[in-house]
Amino acid sequence: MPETLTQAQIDQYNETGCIVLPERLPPEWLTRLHNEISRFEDEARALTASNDRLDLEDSHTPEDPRLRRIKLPHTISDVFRELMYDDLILAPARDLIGPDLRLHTSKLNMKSAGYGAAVEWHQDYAFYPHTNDDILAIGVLIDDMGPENGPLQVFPGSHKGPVYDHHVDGVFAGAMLPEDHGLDVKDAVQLVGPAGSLSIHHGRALHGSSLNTSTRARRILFYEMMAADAFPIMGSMTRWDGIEDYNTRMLCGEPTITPRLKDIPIRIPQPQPDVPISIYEIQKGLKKRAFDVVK
Ligand SMILES: O=C(O)CCC(=O)C(=O)O
Repeated sequence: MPETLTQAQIDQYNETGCIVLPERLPPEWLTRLHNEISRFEDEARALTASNDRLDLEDSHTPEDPRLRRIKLPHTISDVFRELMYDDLILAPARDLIGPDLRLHTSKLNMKSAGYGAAVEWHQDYAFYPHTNDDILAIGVLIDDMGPENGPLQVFPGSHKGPVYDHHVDGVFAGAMLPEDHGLDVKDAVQLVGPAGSLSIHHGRALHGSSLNTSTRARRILFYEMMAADAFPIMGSMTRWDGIEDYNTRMLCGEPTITPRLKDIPIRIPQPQPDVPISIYEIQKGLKKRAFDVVK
């Protein structure tokens, strides 16, 4: 029996590779998240360059602070860490990919009003191929996400298709152009919903989001996770500091040293560009972009 999702929601996820669960977080949780984000916004004011905690927009200055991403928020905030282990997050994931879950990464993409950066079309699995694809990203919508403020967009069903070439001139560039592969962006769906909703997308689902030129912020906190028996393929961008460290990423259930293999397409995201490890920096290797950049 599923813990929290209906069979219809599970079927929808399996069919399309994405789903929105409306208004899952109680208002108290949202208030805690808002307060915590303010703390990091204050920290960004003192910075002139990105560091290992905060990723700044290219147009950031200390006078006009522009925070693009809080990196690995669960490692630098008790609030983001507590939510990561809460059943609000883990129960839907267990319903979709089983009881034993390992964290891949976390991040909070700010996409501020007026200039919040686009994320070019990509598959997470192109960054971190694993032995099986029971891999998903849970997004916590911190703000109302509508068509106007740069919502996450997903090609439904793309999680069952190819892993696209994300390279430019033989170097990993972390994105692809849908039109180069016969895809029409009109077929992508927008994962919209009120603040406190959860979005879930499959690791192989092709997704992206445009610049936020609206007057409202669009912040999403992502927890990306996989079945404990999905092991990174050599060359994957997964951090791997040995099995002891890897097991500290268990979110629930039991770890294993027996990977489960699935016959799925795989590309290795190598060689890597000589830039900081950030999707925004890696995607600067593109020669052509699908979305506008901030002027
Ligand atoms: O924030 C977004 O809209 C997209 C995020 C994403 O796909 C990523 O950071 O990998």
